[in-house]
Amino acid sequence: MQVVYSDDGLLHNPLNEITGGELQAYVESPKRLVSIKNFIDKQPEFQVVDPNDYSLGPILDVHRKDYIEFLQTIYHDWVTEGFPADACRVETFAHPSVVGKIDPEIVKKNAYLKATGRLGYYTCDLSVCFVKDTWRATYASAQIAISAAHRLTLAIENDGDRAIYALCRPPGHHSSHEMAAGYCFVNNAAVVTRFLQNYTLEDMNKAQKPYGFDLEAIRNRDFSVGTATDKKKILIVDIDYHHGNGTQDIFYDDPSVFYTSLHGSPDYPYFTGSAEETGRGEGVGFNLNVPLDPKTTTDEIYLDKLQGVLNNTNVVQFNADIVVVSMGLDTWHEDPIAGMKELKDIDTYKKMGSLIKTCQGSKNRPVLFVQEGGYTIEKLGDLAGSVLQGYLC
Ligand code: Q9C
Ligand code: ZN
Repeated sequence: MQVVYSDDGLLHNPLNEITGGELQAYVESPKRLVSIKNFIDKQPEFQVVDPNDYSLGPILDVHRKDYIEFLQTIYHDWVTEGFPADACRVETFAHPSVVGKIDPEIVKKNAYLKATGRLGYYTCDLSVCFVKDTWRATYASAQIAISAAHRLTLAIENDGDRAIYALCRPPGHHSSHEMAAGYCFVNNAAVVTRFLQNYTLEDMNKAQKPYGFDLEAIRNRDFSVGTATDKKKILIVDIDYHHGNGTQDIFYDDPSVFYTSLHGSPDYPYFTGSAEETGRGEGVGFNLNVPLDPKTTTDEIYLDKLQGVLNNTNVVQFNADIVVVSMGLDTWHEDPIAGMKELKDIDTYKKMGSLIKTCQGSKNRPVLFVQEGGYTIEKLGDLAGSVLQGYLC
């Protein structure tokens, strides 16, 4: 299996975050990536490949232009206004009771007057922190995912491998069109979903450039636009411990993308993830949440629920063309900020991979594994490798 990876993912290294009301070391650390990469390097069944560069076009198919501009500039603006370099994060939130009755354009104009206003406008919690190279790492993370989608499409065309792993960092599933949250800035799973839908293989080949980060060049470059007319149906299976509120939001009205998530509840992100959230308008019936009790969900229960999701009537009927797995590894019982306390068997991760391969909703479909959360640093290689090996065998 090919693994798309870049060292640029290591560049996002905030000092700390506020969790449980207290300042603590930033949990979403570059060491996570090192741990997984070390494991992958030792296993002969994985081949590490570099990403290519598809510029901002595919990212802007999901995220608003002003938000992407914000990601590129906020750290500089914050420091220029005299704030501490290691604490670029939100202070005041745009709560509905503050902004709900005011013309959105006026709210936005007000927010833009100060860096702190923009942080409140575009970010949602205290686990989002910007450093000098946050945008560079975020851009690389998205290009890794897009490159994996391109390679998978090529492989499908040429009877090659049916699965690929995008070793992304920072993660993406809490981020929405114009919002950063939960360590996430660009929603990598959403970006590849739209990329697979909008771009033909020919579009992908044309958009592809060698990877090389140059902020100005990227800004001034023409953005490619996909020309596909046969919108592929994408099933997103989110197995991160947390509900992927950003991904759910992006596709909530859309019957061409089926979002399904198993997650600990009640827990972050608190306001979403209930089974009652089934989609809106045309999208009703294409969103499936399975909240799980973090204290009592055993290995057996978890696998049973995953199987239930993948064999769910709506999921099977949806008959996806491609499966995108939002692969969080923070379900593991030892996870420092998450974890199902009774999910303790490493073999469970193998079985997750094998269920994804064999269940009717995902059976024989090409799979793009996108790395999301997971914070037991020493264990991450094992956990990621197990899911992928479970898929392979
Ligand atoms: N005590 C991902 O796994 N902080 N994001 C919650 C819990 C935010 C997790 C604090 C956790 C976000 C991608
Ligand atoms: Zn998570």
